[in-house]
Amino acid sequence: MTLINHTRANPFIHPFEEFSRGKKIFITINSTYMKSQIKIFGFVYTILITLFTANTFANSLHNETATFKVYGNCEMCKKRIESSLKGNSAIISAAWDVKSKVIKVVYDPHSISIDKIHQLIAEAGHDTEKVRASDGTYKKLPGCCQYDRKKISE
Ligand SMILES: [Cu+2]
Repeated sequence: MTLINHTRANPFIHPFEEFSRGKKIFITINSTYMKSQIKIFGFVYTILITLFTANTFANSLHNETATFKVYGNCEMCKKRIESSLKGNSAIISAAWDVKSKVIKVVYDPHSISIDKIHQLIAEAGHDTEKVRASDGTYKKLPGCCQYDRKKISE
């Protein structure tokens, strides 16, 4: 920046030319500065992406997948069952299949236990293989969602 100093360094050229030369110098410096900024940004960006990818990979190694039966009837049940888990930060994904009644849960075993997962689903009104929903919660389900509880062997 100090190079744009308009002291008449060369008295043999027109002040305007001197000014425009100064401008050219400024533009050159500025673009060199920007190139180095872009290089630094690119470097930092690469490091961040690498760390993020490594972290995601490391986390995926720690995650566990559980599949078990959850009783329900329809798409409304599917939403209710899945959303009973999806608010929890320890749950990576939850998908319940209407036909097979099987849920597939990917979770972080350091942050949530499998029993707790069953409990959360039961609290939403749906019986699981391990935990039975309370009668009160079950009765609050819409009629179409009141699955046949006699089928559960316990
Ligand atoms: Cu339903």
